[in-house]
Amino acid sequence: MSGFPAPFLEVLRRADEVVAFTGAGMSAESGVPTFRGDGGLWQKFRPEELANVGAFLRNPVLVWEWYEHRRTVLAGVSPHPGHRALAAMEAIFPRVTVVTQNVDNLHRRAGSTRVLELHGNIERNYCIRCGARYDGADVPVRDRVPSCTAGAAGAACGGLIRPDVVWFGEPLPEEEWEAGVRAIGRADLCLLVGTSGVVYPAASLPALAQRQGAYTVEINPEPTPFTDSADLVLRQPAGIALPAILDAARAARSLHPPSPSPTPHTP
Ligand code: BV8
Ligand code: ZN
Repeated sequence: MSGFPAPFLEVLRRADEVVAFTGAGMSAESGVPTFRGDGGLWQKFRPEELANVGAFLRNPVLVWEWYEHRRTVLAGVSPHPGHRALAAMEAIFPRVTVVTQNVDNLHRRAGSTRVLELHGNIERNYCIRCGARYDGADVPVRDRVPSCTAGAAGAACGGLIRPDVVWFGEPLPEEEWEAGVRAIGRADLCLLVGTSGVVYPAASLPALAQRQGAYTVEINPEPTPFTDSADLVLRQPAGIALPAILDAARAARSLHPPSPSPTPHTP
């Protein structure tokens, strides 16, 4: 028996649209440090020092090498059972959308196919002068500074290359943001996984889910600003809670398959 409350099992049985809103805690069990936890990325540096364009222009080597360090950490980690459970939910529910603040690409590597990266992706980079893209490891660096080599030989651009992530004070990518708001607006079930809920505008999405009537589940070992209003709180790590939810959904939908929804999904 799953141990989950009956109202949640009923939601698992009937839900068409599932959204997982994830933060850095989603990747913690893969060995990726969170931002604000013990040993978190922000412990050594404050966000203002690194994750903003001013810091990058003032000290491109420090900021660039911080991202290179994070890419090195990511090259050595893999998605954990929680990432894989979210990907496996796509075979159970008509539509599963991952709306993530994470830039680590672990949801896609686990097999999730609808992933909206609100804060960009650390594996992508671009030149701030000409926009040339440099994805993966092949970023030209000269004297420890990432410098653009686009353009004719001998007349290379030379612009600074930056990670394609959203820094503080920068707007979120419009397409991902709009798609995330739409997905949350349609959600029957919204899983709030591993986020401290302090970074806006992303942190405004759980309240939107609750306002429009989604059943919200907080999955986090610690309380957050969403705790009091969530329909269900699982004080567990993502790698434990998500596989358990996957199993409960499989059981709920095979025992009592939902009646076919009358109206076809709007694209
Ligand atoms: C913008 C990418 C406007 C880069 C990141 C005052 C009030 C409100 C807002 C503001 C304000 N002052 C300034 C702002 C705006 C600012 C903001 O929100 N600041 C905060 C700090 C107050 N926001 C912005 O600047 C945004 N842009 O507003 O632009 C604009 C509009 C138009 C035109 C021009 C400008 C941009 C914000 C994006 C910043 N970029 N990351 C990079 O990664 O390097 S933020 C960074 O924080 C990550 O994306 C991260 O995901 C995000 C949020 O953190 P969390 O994911 O929640 O991670 P955290 O460590 O905090 O928490 C981890 C949680 O996991 C914990 O709860 C822990 O208990 C839990 N956990 C741990 N282990 C597990 C677990 N859970 C489950 N399982 C486990 N095993
Ligand atoms: Zn360039």
